[in-house]
Amino acid sequence: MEYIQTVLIQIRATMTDEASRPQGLLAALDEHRSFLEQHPGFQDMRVTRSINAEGNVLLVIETHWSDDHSLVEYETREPNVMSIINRHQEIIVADSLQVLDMEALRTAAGRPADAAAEATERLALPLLIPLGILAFSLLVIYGLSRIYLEVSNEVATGLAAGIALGILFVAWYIASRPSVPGWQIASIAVLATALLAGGAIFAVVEDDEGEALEETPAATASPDDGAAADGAPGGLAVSMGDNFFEFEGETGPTIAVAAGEETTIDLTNDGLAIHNMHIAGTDNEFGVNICKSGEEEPCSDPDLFQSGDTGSITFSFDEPGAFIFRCDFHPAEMTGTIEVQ
Ligand SMILES: [Cu+2]
Repeated sequence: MEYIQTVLIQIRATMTDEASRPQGLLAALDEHRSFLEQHPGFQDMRVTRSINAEGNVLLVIETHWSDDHSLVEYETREPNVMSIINRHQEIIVADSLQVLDMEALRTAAGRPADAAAEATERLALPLLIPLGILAFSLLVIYGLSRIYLEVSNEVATGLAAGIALGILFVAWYIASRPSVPGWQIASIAVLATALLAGGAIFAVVEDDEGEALEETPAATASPDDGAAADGAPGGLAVSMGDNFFEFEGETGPTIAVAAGEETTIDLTNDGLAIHNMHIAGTDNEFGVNICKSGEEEPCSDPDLFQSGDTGSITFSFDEPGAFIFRCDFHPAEMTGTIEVQ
């Protein structure tokens, strides 16, 4: 069992500096602690103050004792906390002194289960905190990349700017306050995690829905070796801008090609964003979200154009018809049609 003498006093608002001076009350209490450490039965001494910035300051001085005899003996012999306070009467609010002798109902030693809990806590926290930070970082990287890939360039730019402003605001908020309660930090963390996770799940679901709509497996746009000989000698040149295809001055163009002939279109990325060109299969559906050259559906080579890159796309359709193509990175806005005649 532990016995505690709790002394409460109020320091006058104008005297808080006085209390902190080298010869002041707080220094005297520190000195007293070294004295108490020689005292039989002494366990601990704690000095706490209220955190109000203005007005009188409440000071609480606790001395902890292993048994009540030690506490009683301490109280009857000077120096003790009371005698020290008496020497600093001038800084103390009149009649603010209270002395309470208390006994601890529960202590770490009194509850063996607590020791185990404490050990778990000591072991778990150093592990959990870095793991939590790591998990959060991974969520940021994964979630944001999914979200950015799903939205258009302009939205992604706006989103990134918004997130940066949000981080700045939270940092400013925390930095500008003397202390931020734990629940506020926890709320910020929970909110950020929820937004990220929600956004990532939304992006993934959007993606899957896109795939579900395009679930019909694409038939081969059969490479027709017999007709591979010449193609279009003049060369079809298509420019990729942000975010559109341009062919002979037309954006979102319709490009006429001959049925049964292998056609090559030369591609240049004249924009700043990444692009590619992906032509639907013979069912006029996109079987994959992001095509790879060499796969069934005609895909540009390289399959990802950085700004300034050049490349080409080669394909042939045996039957006449109109087949849509798109940029997989901007599928909503960056499209066109291949008209097979
Ligand atoms: Cu694009």
